Amino acid sequence: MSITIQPFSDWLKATAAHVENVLDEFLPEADIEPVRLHEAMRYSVLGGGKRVRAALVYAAGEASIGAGQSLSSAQAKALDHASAAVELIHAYSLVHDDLPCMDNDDLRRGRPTTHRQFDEATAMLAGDALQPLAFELLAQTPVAPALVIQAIELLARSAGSLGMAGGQAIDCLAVGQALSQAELQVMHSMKTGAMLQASVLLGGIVVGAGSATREGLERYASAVGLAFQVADDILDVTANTAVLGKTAGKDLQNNKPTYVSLLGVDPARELLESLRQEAHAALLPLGPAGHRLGDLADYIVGRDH
Ligand code: GRG
Repeated sequence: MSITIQPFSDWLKATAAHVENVLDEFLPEADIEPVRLHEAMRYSVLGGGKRVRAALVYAAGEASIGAGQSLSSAQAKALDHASAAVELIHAYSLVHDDLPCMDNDDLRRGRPTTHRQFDEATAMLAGDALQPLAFELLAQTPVAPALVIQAIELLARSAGSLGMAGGQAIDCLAVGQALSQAELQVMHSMKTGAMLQASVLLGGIVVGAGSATREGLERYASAVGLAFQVADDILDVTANTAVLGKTAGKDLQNNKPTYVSLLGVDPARELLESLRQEAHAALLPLGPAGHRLGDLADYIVGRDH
């Protein structure tokens, strides 16, 4: 009997549609008071985004149970909770990043940013409320309590002052400053990399991955986390606003240090290719079970938005 493997683009589309339904179910309905806040939360999360972080959670979960194995229904549900949690934290970070006190942006995911669609206070509160909802979902993950605690701790650390929020703080202070490549790497590994890494590791944790698998996932995640940011920096100068769904050329306009401003476009592309190869090398010990993670590394490196 031959097994047909779903093509990657179909898998990614199906995964994005699945997490959209999961998020829709987990978010408070828009007709529950306070209605405007719930509308803003749903607006910020639903109906857009590539869902790369959710896809990393599911792919890492599948890689951790081994090729040809099926997820139990509890494991599948656990991956739903973890993927929704990372997308909620990600959505909150975008809402706050777009506020006038930070990037002051009008466009996100091809639509007005949350503070433009609603107002600043509502946008701030929507972000504030999405964050604890993510932890509530993780706390309700139907797996062993020790794994739930590991998952909560990882997400808290990755989103906090030593992760995403700390990276954002460094970024805010770095405007107009010359950073070395090492300093830029620290900033990005915190600001963007930490949440991408958390997505991969959470997928492994909630399905009960062993330590050897977790090590492979960690190596893969650190290469992919950085690759995502290098690709983002290249897209900022090579793609247009319509395709990106957010304002192109913002980094340059804001005088922000990026891999492109530091290295130039072609060396940044070379760095991206070496990170792609590093990600694939890290997956070798996982065997065929890691193929979706390999596809995701290629997607992250080759994406056009
Ligand atoms: C405000 C605490 C706080 C943090 C903000 C992640 C972040 C930190 C800001 C986003 C700014 C930005 C554009 C960073 C570059 C990389 C990045 C995270 C892009 C957006 O992620 P995608 O491309 O977005 O996965 P979609 O819309 O597809 O979900």
